[in-house]
Amino acid sequence: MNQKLNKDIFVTTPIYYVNDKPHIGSAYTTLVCDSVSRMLKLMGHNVYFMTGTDEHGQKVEKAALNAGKEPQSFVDEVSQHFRDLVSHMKISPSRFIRTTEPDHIKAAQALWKAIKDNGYIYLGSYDGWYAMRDEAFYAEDELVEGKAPTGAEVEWVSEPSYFFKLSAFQDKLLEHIQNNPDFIQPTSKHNEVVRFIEGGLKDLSISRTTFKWGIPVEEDPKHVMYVWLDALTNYLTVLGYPDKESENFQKFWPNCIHFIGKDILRFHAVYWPAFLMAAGLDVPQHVYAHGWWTNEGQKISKSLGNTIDPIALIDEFGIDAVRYYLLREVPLGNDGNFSKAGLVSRLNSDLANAYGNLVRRITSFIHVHCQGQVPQHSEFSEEELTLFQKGVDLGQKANIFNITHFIDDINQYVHFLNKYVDEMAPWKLKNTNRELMEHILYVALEAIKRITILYLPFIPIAASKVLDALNIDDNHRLYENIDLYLTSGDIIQEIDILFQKKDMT
Ligand code: ME8
Repeated sequence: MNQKLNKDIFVTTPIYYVNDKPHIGSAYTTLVCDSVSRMLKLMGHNVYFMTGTDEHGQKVEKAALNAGKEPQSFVDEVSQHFRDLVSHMKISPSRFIRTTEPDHIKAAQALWKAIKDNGYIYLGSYDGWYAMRDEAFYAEDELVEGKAPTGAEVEWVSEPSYFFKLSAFQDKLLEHIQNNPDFIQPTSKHNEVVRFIEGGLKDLSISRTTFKWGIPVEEDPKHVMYVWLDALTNYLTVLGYPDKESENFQKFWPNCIHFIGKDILRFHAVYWPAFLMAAGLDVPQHVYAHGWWTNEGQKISKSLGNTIDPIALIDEFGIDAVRYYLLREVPLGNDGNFSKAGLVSRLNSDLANAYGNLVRRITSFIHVHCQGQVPQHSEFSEEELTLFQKGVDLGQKANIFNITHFIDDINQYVHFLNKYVDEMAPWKLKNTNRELMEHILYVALEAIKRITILYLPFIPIAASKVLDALNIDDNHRLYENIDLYLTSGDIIQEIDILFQKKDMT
């Protein structure tokens, strides 16, 4: 188990706006979180993993209006696309939350009340800039050539509004961030947030009156809650808040890792911990901001018509290849450039040639020449013991914040095993030294098992097929049990081709 992490861990994706269909960006964070959750489980942790949809606010209301639909039926429809994507990705979160669900509305109103009761909400009026695309307020001096710093259009808003006393949390936030250097990751983002807070925090408008599509403020229902206060609360809703005694809340809060895109860092690393402090709740353990994907070198946007449909991509390449590519291609905190040629190349070289081929070569040879049984072995050489030990070492150094590097280490392991098999060439021994042939095949199969357990979080469909064929039960699919050896004589099933190579077109 990773020493710095609790036994029980809460892993979250952002909840996605339902103003439009999902795209590769919305699939990416979910895949990262699913892989991390699977890794944590293999490391012996209990994991609660959530994702869902963010359904209120002016942007969603406008999208519904443009579609000529009532907001509720519009969000029902679009949220379903996100749910479909989750099942298409063969992912089973502990909960898929929608912010229009009754328990969430109750939780958001309870959080508001807790903050209010502690004296951190007051009524005023907001006169300033608002960018609907970002659902964010901007100060005059933040604008760049009349637009938000993100490039979003801004409009002047003048309306009565409740405010959150964010300014009261400037010192506390800085102290918390500085005392917990791994709260905001990667380090560049930690520094960015520190600079932002040091620049001074103004009180934040947290209610709107000029549209209706939101959670009403209970004591003053002309106001709906600012969509970010509503949305962030979802992380508490799923754990049973406002019932702080509920089992999941007790177990998983604040042992939490929020994975987010870098675009929404300020909301998660400044506003969210301040809301929680104001309500007397603990602050989450980690916020990890990942980078952004471009498409063949261009920013992904609807107006450029270059969005990538994750469902079509999965249908073309298979979910394992897509997740492997996205996770292996770019280190988590960096920006990345999506390219089909890159995906095909990883699929062909790493998955089909190096790993898939190895598994197929060894298992089908065992099928034909060892009656489909785990072969016999004699004493292991130093080199063979090193090959086994690699699996143990890698399982111990698995790091959820450095997936790319971890996958690369597993690929190296595959490379070593391929080299061993090529050098030992068991196929040449079938008529001359059966005993040695079986021994080599045993070593190869045992190492394949170890490699496959390590790969499980990243290519779960193919890896499960292999482990099922080797009859490895769930308890043996843990990193700490990777050193439990296969038993000679046990039957193994045949394995089909795991990864079909694709042409580079
Ligand atoms: O911001 N590359 O929702 P959202 C990588 N509802 N990731 C990308 C991406 C890209 N090109 N585009 C989007 C919201 N993402 C709020 C969140 S949470 C309480 C509320 C990912 O639908 C990235 O994780 O705009 C980003 O943070 C998320 O999608 C935002 O999705």
